[in-house]
Amino acid sequence: MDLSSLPGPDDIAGYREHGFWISPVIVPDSVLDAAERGMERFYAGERDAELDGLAAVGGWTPADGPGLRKNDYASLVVKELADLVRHPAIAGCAARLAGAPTIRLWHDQLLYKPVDRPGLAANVGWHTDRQYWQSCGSDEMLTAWVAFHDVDRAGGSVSFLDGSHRWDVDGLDFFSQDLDALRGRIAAQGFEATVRPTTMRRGHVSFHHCRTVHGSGPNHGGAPRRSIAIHLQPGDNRWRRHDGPDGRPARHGNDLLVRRVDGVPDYTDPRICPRLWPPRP
Ligand SMILES: O=C(O)CCC(=O)C(=O)O
Repeated sequence: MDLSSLPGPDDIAGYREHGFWISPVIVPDSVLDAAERGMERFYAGERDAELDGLAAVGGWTPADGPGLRKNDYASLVVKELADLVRHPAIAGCAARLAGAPTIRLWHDQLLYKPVDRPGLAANVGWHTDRQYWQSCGSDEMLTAWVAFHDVDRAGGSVSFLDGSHRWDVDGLDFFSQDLDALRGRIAAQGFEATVRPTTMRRGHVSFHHCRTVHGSGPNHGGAPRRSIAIHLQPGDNRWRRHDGPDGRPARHGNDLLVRRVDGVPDYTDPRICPRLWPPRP
């Protein structure tokens, strides 16, 4: 593997400061061409492996109609998507950014954003990933986001709120649309919300910290936006009990899929959360 494409000290410092980092081209065309085919096969209902419990996790189905498609764990059932998720340069970059010797898959999310048209809202609201991962002990989880083609803001690329991984913002989810309300909340903490849109060439990967606020606008491009979010955990991440506002312990879809050890979900289960870095020979 070409180690020169991994982030250096300045890149890592930039990630620590801003909460995100865009790599140079690190994913080869051949892997992305195959991923495109894998996505088509996935939507056509083809599977290379069965995964017990996946039905309980849910995800987009044709019955949901023509909006944003979001399907978790697709890389565990379609081999071309596994090859992309396991591409060593991705987890290698994540290891350096997170300062973690080992990186495991947390889960992936196949995303298909149709071209915008009246009545078809397909943007992603301002949110943090940490909000969804309260049962994780690690605060250094991160996401690698890979488009299968060039994508800019007009095509619905992901935007980040600069430095927002240092803010204290709970309660944001995929549907939080109100940036002005968020600006008010964080102004009270002495911060300012600066939106950083991204322009990505095919083969670039964007990485964001699990506490970085991000979202994406409608797709005004000429074709559906096709991408995968690869959510990653440092090797030391373990399940933790974290009670939500209703007093119940936070849960995650992984809890339905991974084995249990000592009565709690084991986030190191290699079937669901394989080690991605260091790469296996
Ligand atoms: O694909 C998008 O627009 C948002 C993806 C996302 O929320 C993520 O990668 O964590």
